[in-house]
Amino acid sequence: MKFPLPPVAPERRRLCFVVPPVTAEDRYGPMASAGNSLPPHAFLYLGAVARELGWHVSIVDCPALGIPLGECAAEILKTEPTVVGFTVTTMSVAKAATVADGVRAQAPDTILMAGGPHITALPVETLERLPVFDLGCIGEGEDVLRGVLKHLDDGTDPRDVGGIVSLRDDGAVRREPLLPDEVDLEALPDLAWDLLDDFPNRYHAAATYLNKTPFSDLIVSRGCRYKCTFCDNNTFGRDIRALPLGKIMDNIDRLVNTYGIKSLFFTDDSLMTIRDQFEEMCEALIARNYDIEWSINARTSEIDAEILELMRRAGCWQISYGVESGSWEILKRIKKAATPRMQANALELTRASGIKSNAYIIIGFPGETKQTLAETEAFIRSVPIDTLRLTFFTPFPNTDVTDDLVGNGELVADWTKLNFYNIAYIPNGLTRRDLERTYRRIMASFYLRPRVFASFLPHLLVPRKAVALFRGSFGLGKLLAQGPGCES
Ligand code: B12
Repeated sequence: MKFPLPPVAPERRRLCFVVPPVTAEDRYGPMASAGNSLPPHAFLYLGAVARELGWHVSIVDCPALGIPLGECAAEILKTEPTVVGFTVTTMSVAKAATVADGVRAQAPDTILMAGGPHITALPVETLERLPVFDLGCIGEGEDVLRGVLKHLDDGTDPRDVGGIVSLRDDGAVRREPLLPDEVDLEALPDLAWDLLDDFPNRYHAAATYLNKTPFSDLIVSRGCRYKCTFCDNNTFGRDIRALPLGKIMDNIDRLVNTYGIKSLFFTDDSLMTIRDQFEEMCEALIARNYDIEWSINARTSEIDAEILELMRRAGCWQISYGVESGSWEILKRIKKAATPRMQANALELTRASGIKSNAYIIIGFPGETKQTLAETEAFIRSVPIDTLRLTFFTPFPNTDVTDDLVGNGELVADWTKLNFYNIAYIPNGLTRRDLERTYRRIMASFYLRPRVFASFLPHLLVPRKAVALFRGSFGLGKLLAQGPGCES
């Protein structure tokens, strides 16, 4: 694209946001039927911001709308966009580029932009490999997008905006320094759910989430102060901040009263870390007495009997814990800042409180051995968890674990396979077969354990939960028959 362009006329201020067409199979392999489909929060925030600037906004959420790769460009072009903005993870960036190529072929003047975790982690390399994107947004997008749209309105060069990576006229890819300030969450407009087609009906929870419908997730904070080496926290970094309580409650209010949401999942990385604000939110939920139940992602280190009691009174029915491993050696190595004992204690307290526990556990970290895997298996058997999400260690670009990879194992997957469910790294001393077998054994022994199996039976009496359970069982059956991974 030859920048600067003439100022964009008001009637041409049309922006189309795109979630690339990754399928449930791309994301979960044989367990596709057990997976979730959640609304793209990036566009709920960015769409609201673009609208404030007078741009017409559409969202083409290809996975939610079931649009296959070959039809995406045509769907996007129906919105007559001047700018197309893709959100990309490492596994979806190649498909996004294919769709962008299709748009470029039919409408060469369209400005093609990408943002999201992958561009943020590898801005220059990604644009060098995939030069179809005119502009890439590094990090938080609201202020960068404001800058880009204003430059387009004025006919000045959007490549000069802070936080932009772009192909320059000399053929080199250049990144501008980041904008000096974090996005002011207090000044953000409300999330634009109205931009999603048929929200919330096109979205659903994973099978490990057996609760009411309609369902939605909600993200009201940014950042995480912990230093887990394997986590991609490039976008929001280590400062945690949340929307002010009033805005959080306004958003919940709209979800409940406008969209009829009955079940809510706070998918924030670590909302409970900001304990005072979190407690205020719980108190406000109690005061409003909504007919909803909610769940949340949390760290076991944040749990005590007092907070569990407050959460239960506020409507919390499930906590998803980042347990990661049952091996103290591994927990130290990944800087989890938690011991197996602490984790077990939190899970026991949760059971005692009447709230369900979902545990996120990962196998195959650098340094993992048959001994540490056995410790994780023993840990899972010994603690009271209700559901388990088991994944493989996945070496995302530009994470702190990168230094620990070399010499300690073998990278075996390309960008498109980095989805937590493929084996992307094999630690020294273990084989792919060891990891696959351990995965299958843990899943079978957990979900087929009589106590766990029996705990699911009452759900069969509630039709919508029975459907989720069927989807989950089907996924589990396929996994046990085929083994994990999208290539199997
Ligand atoms: C909720 C969530 C999901 C949801 C919804 C994702 C979505 N499309 O919004 C669901 C469950 C669908 C999901 C799926 C997956 N996820 Co996810 N997910 C998250 C989580 C917890 C929050 C994302 C979020 O919505 N944040 C709030 C919004 C506002 O932030 P944001 O999306 O980053 O957007 C901001 C900027 O990135 C930027 N931006 C983003 N897109 C664009 C586009 C343009 C044009 C511009 C200008 C700016 C811009 O501006 C936004 C506003 O500031 C993050 C962890 C995290 N803290 O980021 C992981 C995370 C993004 N997921 C991750 C992964 C790996 C996956 C899956 C592969 C898992 C799987 N097997 O299913 C898939 C990939 C799906 C896909 N489409 O590619 C990784 C990505 C790592 C990487 N480098 O690829 C993360 C970072 C988790 C982690 N720490 O490892 N995920």
